[in-house]
Amino acid sequence: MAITITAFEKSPDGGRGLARDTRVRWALEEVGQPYAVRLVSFAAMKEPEHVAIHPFGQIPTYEEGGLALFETGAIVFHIANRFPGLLPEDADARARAITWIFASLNTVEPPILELQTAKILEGNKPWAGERMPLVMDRIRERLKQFAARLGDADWIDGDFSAADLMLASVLLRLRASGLLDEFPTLAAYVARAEARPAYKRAFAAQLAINAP
Ligand code: GTB
Repeated sequence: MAITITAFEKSPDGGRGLARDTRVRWALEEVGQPYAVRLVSFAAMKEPEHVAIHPFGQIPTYEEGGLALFETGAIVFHIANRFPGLLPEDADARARAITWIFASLNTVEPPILELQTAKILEGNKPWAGERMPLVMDRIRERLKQFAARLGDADWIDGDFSAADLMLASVLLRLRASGLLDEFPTLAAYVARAEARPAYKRAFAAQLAINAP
């Protein structure tokens, strides 16, 4: 069944891996599934045709036959569930990996998104200088907890899985802030994930679209 995803026609980061279609591309590359990409402008995302697939008018989406999905967590989980390679066969290990997918989105990512809000939407507020250290400290606390669990392991629970794909995707957004470098084992974890051939292919494909 042919797979089509949506991505930014012109990504604000110039296609350098920060838009969330990267996660979906990466998952598809890991499981060796070819896919087509439909590029959408910011205006087109809000049109009824796209909103019928993505109720919040965003990217990415995922279509496969009659199935249409939105939300990267759900899409990556679907890919991992549908095709071998991204989730362990053992039922308990699989449940733990799924737990980490949820944790990446519900526990690790929220304070990281707060940083984007604090910088981009609230950076010029009179109280921005006071808020920023609080936001940074909340992220540090999460990173400390995650680094404690990861320890010296390569991946969070055995072999690389969709959990690591999601966790690394969430963490890599911190690189520009310098916070990741405060936790060398996490910086190494993200670097290890980005060194995977599947990630490199996903990154290159997104960058190619945005190349001038
Ligand atoms: N919870 C949803 C998911 O995980 O799929 C969130 C989807 C989402 O945030 N989509 C963004 C979007 O469509 C693109 S990824 N925004 C347009 C809109 O809402 O109108 C977020 C993103 C975009 C760009 C950068 N960047 O260039 O640095 C980083 C992250």
